[in-house]
Amino acid sequence: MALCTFTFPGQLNGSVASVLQKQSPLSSYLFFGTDLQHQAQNNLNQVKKRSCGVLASLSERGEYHSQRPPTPLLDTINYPIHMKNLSIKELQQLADELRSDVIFNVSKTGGHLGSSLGVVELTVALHYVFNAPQDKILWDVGHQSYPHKILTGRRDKMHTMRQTNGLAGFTKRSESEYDCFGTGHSSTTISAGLGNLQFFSNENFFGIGMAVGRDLKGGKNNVIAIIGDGAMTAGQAYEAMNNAGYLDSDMIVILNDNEQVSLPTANLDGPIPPVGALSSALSRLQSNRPLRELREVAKGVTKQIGGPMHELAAKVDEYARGLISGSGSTLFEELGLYYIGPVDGHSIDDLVAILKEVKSTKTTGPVLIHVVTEKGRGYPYAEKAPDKYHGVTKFDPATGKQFKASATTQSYTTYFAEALIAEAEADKDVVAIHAAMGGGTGLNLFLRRFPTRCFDVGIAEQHAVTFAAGLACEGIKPFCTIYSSFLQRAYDQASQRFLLLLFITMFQIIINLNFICVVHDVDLQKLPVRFAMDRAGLVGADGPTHCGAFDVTFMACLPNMVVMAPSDEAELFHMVATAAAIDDRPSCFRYPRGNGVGKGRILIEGERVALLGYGAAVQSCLAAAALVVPHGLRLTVADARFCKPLDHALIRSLVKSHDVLITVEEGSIGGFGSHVAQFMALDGLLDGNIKWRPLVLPDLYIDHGSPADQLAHAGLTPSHIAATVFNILGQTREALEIMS
Ligand SMILES: Cc1ncc(C[n+]2csc(CCOP(=O)(O)OP(=O)(O)O)c2C)c(N)n1
Repeated sequence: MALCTFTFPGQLNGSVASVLQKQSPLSSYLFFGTDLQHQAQNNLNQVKKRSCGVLASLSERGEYHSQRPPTPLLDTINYPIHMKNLSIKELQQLADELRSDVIFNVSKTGGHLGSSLGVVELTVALHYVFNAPQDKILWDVGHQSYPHKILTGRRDKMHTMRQTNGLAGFTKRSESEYDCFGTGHSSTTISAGLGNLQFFSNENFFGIGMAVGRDLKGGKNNVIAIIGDGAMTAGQAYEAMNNAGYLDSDMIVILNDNEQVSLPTANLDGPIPPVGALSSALSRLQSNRPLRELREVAKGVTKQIGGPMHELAAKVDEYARGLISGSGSTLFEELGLYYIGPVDGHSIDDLVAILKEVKSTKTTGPVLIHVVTEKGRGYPYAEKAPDKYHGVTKFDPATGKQFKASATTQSYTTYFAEALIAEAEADKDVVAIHAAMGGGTGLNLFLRRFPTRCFDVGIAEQHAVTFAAGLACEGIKPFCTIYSSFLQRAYDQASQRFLLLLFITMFQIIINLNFICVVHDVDLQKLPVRFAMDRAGLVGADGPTHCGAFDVTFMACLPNMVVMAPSDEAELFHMVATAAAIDDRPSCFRYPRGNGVGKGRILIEGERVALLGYGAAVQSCLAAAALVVPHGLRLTVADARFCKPLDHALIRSLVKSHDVLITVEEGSIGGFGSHVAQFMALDGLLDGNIKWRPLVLPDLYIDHGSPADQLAHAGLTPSHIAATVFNILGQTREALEIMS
């Protein structure tokens, strides 16, 4: 497919090349001749130099005030069509105004700031050059899409960001036709952009999307995926690039390289240096001019020879590339993407020139443009502390001071970290693993105490799990700490294999990445990996992409897995110790976002109705029990603690001594309640008079909003539980009253 009318360096004769070099702004990036090489290097130096300062005029003057900044040009732009006639200078002004608008808006709502500020110029250039929504622009993770939202008809709703019924914090298909793919979890956009080509043998049907879908339908639109260097650490990005190179569909991948690979929130000692080989390869690539030059020369020579000699020479080329390796461009090119860069991601001029050139050059196959940006760009406070301004609460734009509600209690996350540290003090085999979430999981605390026993594997949940399995084989006690929703990715991608061919020096190294994680690598082999699942249940402003709804269901169906949920912080502390002690099989425990009540476990002995809570839902059961007391009802409240193994004796006794049993959990259908039902049915407990009701999350995705709104939407508030009690007892008036 798609063979090159695009004029790559090796296919040009000298005269054509020199004409193109004169004519084409892109040529300065494609042709690393000495002068141009200098130019590219100068550009890069500029990026680096400017990265300590500020480009935008507003921020140069430090003019961020608590009031909305004047934005005369942005005020005239509602959709990308309105910016098509602007000059480069005006586009720069637009970028400045857009940046100040993002800062002002986020200061009022909180949300993701640093990443959005880093892509302001890129967003302006993309919407100027391409014609969304016909051209598909995909933002990986989507947390940097605020400038995109402002330029695509949503500016007047920015004040509703991440609130109930407001704009989502990520791209969302149902929100706008300009959001062509929903995101939240990372590293998906190259796959989605490429499109998923599926053949069904018995019917000639193609399931198609984006680039490949476009080709199959004979479309002409462009597809552009913007992916960060952090998101680029995930295996899926390489699976997609490998496939993109093979399919050779026209597609543009923009690697947004800001040298921030892991999620930097809440680091203890400032930003942590990026993890992984890719980040260092990218830095080498950015800085190594002679090597890039040598590589281009080698490539030009070998492409011109042809025939069997060509193959031999190609080996020499690979050898040369190998020698100059590990340049990241070798990797991208071996995967079949044409590499362009590095490009100053804050120069509208350069970005527009490159994007126009790539757009106008048809049938290129996949192209990767390596753009260098600075996280937090243009807002001095965010530039200085990208860790603190990745995700922010509301803040004062003039001072950068964030308004953090002072918590009277510690978060579950911190309790978990402290419990794990205590365990690790006592047992030198305890280690911790996370996937680019040191702050969010609390493991930065563990890292500080045990620097050699904490592993950040990058955004690679699958790898984290199988890595933990390997450690468990060696008698180490790994605590694999992953958000419930991100663990979905590591659950099981059974037997998906792909070959990643890397040429390093003369040797062809085949890396066989085989992601078959929780089920195959851990549970089937009964390896004692401990899964600590943070952000279980509803998560508020981050919405459905980050909601931990399914872990009970997908973990408790595994034969060897011990499945637990603490109902409060004290229980969480004990559960970490329990998990450390379970050394003959895998185990997992879930705990919610935010702060608990800190009161310890309280169970109530009552009559007629028993509430059996799982995890944090126990607290709601206790509150519901308090609500019905004025109506003369005394409920029993029990804390299940374990979903697997179930406490059979407890369930039998609850069924025998009550008329009604209500199970309550903040998890999907098929979780704890289903396990209780299965047991009761088989044990004959449902053959008598007991009435059983399972309260679970509804069978739908709950949008972002405040935790209270989400719980109400889910029907899991204490009032809902109390109303269920009244309804089942036939007291419908009380049920209505309590809900009003
Ligand atoms: C599968 C998955 N794991 C973890 C995360 C949490 N997360 C959100 S942004 C981020 C860092 C992304 O880095 P990068 O792609 O370079 O974007 P940047 O924030 O630097 O702009 C992480 C780890 C996620 N969104 N998805």
